[in-house]
Amino acid sequence: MYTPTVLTIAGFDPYAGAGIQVDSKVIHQLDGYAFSISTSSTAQNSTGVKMTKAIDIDIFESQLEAILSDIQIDAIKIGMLYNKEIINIICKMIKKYNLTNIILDTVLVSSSGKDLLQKDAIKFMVEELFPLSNLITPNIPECNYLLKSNYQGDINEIKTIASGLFDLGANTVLIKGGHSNDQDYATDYLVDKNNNITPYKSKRINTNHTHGTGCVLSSAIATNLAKGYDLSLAIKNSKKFLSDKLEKSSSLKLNYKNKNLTRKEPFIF
Ligand code: PXL
Repeated sequence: MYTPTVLTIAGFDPYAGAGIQVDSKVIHQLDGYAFSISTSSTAQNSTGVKMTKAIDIDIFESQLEAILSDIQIDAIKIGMLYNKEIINIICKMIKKYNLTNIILDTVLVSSSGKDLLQKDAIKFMVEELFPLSNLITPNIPECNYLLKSNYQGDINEIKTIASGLFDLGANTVLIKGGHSNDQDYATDYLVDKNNNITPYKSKRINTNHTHGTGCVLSSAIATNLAKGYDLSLAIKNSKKFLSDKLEKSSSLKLNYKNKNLTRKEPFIF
């Protein structure tokens, strides 16, 4: 039986709520084979990111070369990139190996405020990696950062946000509504260059198990593409996968030492 192959290139989160750890869980659960290469290492827990460090660039390049020279990869999810050198190597490899089905989750800053991509690398990511990615998946704060704007994520703003992202070099965009001020629904909007807008609406789920939602969604989309679904169905399936996980996750109880802290908890798998 053919196993769809998905490569995640992202940060390492030892808490396993985000980054290559959670991506691998998603890919596995959706019946793909997960390859993972870490751009960086983080120290973090349910209270936030404490420290980040880039991976050695030579081992990063060598790992990519080892995987890509050996295996046909059906889809790639790219998350936390950390710095320009990492981005540069990824762009080189995408071209060298003619890679496709590339989903770029435009991770910029952690919820706790730590930079996950160095400020001087954001422009580089936009200029070099946006044009090579089939889909980017920014949330509203990321759209605002990239466009130097202050959108709230209302439907009437979506066309303008998307055209700003196309001007920056994006091919197709999924503008995620998790941070919008709609109290009842989280609606994501897929917009293509012909200005077709497809909404993906799901009930807003009140939970603090939101650590890594963007990672789960983007790696699910990559896996669905690897399985041969078209982009629209890949997103629909992935959104449902995410909602189901959010729904179930409240029953995950880790034994926290200090019960009184505000936390962002991971998903249950
Ligand atoms: O969800 C953003 C994100 C992505 N990747 C890694 C992270 C985080 C947030 O903390 O740590 C590795």
